[in-house]
Amino acid sequence: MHKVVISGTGVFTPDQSISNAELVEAFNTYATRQNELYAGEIAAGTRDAMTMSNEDFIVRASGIENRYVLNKSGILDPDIMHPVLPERSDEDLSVMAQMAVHAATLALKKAGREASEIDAVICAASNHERAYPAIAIEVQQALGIEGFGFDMNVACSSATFGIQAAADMIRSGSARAILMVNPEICSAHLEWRDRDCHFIFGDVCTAVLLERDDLATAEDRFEIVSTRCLTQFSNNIRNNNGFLRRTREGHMSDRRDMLFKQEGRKVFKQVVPIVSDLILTHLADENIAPAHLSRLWLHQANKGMNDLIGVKVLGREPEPGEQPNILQDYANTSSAGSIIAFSKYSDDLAPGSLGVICSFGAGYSVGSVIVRKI
Ligand code: CO8
Repeated sequence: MHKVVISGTGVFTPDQSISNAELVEAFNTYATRQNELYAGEIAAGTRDAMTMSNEDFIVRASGIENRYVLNKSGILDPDIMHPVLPERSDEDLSVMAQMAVHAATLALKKAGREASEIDAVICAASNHERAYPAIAIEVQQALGIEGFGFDMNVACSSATFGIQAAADMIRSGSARAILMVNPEICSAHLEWRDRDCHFIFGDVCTAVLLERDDLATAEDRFEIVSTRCLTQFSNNIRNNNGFLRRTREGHMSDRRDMLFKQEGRKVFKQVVPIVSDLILTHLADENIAPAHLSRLWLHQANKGMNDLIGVKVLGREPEPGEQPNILQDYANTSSAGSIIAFSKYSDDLAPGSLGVICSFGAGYSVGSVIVRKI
């Protein structure tokens, strides 16, 4: 079995962003117009009035202050309320592949690798913009990578599951180096007209280069000590959109269940113990005491969730910097969140330092990756 390392990471951040103030203003304008439009029904008690959103609630409930998006104008236009992206021909690079190529190029540069030295691409994300051909194969072609590529989807846990899949292939010898990319266009499967969730998500793409340690040349690299994945079925985070949609009567109309939906409170309560138990069991099985961890790079869904998981895993309040959050700037970027945190807050660690990359979300799904700085 070969030792596997993460030798490079990259983050593509869109150049457009939306603050909570801008988001709330757009939502409240939309809600006010809806209430005016349906004033009669609301007065007759046959329809509920829409309630206004509010910046203080968003920061208090989630910790999110800002999000990056591929298209700001459509989302903030009260007559549109979703991103507007120009259609591309089949010959043009798809949006997800373009984001992935950008992040992958940064990861390759960090690792000191050429695309020609990579054997495979995994595109792990919570939604893919088409059914086939796989986005990963398009990325493979765009970068000039020989070998193979495939897409996978484990919602917010896609990246950690992708790391496990890549690490297992490298360990056992079916590939020497694998690019794992996470293009997340969450803005396109979010209902921006629903105040319960309109603030939660943003767009981004992360890339992780995994390779055999004996072939790696990067000075700064992290050994994959061990990976662990867990899934447990739940309907509390769900998106019913799918290829059977047009086969069912009425399903082509504007339906709320064809976008992201969740029972946020239940998710919060149920997922925190599953995540902390998985990390603690994983560490115990590897004979690593939580006190020996230098850093936790957690999924970026909710600051309160991360604070609780940090306390449960470390047995004390995390010190500043021990559990870096990026969600205040990026919001929830699904599978990319923990990788953004890892990418931005890992270079300073001393050789031998141990940390855990952990993501969690729909499924439910949880992935834990223990890494050691070489
Ligand atoms: N402004 C003002 N008030 C609001 C707003 C708002 N925007 N939204 C809700 N409220 C109100 C509610 O109506 C409620 O009022 P009342 O008490 O009168 O009923 C009150 O505020 C409290 O509402 P909640 O109970 O919903 O608020 P919470 O404190 O629970 O916070 C959160 C809501 C932030 C959603 C929180 O529950 C949370 O973060 N939960 C965890 C969610 C999570 O981790 N989800 C993971 C999903 S990500 C994933 O798996 C990937 C999916 C694929 C990506 C999808 C891309 C789109």
